[in-house]
Amino acid sequence: EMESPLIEVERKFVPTVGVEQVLIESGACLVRRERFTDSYVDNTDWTLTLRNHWLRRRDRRWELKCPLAVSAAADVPPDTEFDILTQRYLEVFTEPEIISKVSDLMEIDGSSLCSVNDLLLQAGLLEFAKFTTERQCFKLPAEVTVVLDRTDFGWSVGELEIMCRDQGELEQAVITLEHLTRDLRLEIGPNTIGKMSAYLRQNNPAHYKKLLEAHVLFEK
Ligand code: V4E
Repeated sequence: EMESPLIEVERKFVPTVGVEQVLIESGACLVRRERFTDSYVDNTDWTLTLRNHWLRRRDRRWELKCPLAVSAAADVPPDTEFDILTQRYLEVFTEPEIISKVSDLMEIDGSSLCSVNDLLLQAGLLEFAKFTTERQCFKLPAEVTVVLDRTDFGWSVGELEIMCRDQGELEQAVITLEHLTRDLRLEIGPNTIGKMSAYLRQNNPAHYKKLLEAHVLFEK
């Protein structure tokens, strides 16, 4: 059975000392702590990630993050800092949908593939990044999730996230996140980069450079 894909709108911030206190004082509740290991895959040409598609196994489950405007294959940089910082992704969680999207993108015939593991073999997808994250997950009123992440390679980042089902919810979510960033005085600066950017900068500079050149990742 196909679930309709969810749209995730998120904004990253620097998890400064005291941010937990600010969250609690603003009505946030710590709802859980979790720890998960992500393994990201791509082919040797980086076909998926250069088009801003992120296929990963998070613990046991496969997940695909796709940019919302798939046709704008990341060759035009976003014009505002706001667009850079407010990311919108489609999250695909079912194996048939992942197989279909990825085989289209890689121009292979996915019709006989039964699992994402089959797809990896067929498409030559190999792990290029693997790390473990310890996450504190807070809920704010109005369905806003705040996570504070720390990875096993020493990177920390905060994220505000809202899940949406349609365009209307998305537009509202973008506004809500902008207001929250201001109201909570969340710090956004040159080091507001995600776990993956930090990981590749450290472990695979060639891949990192390609992603910067393709305007998939940004510095500053
Ligand atoms: C979308 C993306 C990547 C995949 C990881 O996504 P992200 O939301 O950063 O990570 P995570 O693990 O916190 O996901 P969640 O648990 O919320 O589902 S890696 C790079 N990107 C693109 C990207 C970008 N271009 N710019 C910024 C600031 N972040 C991510």
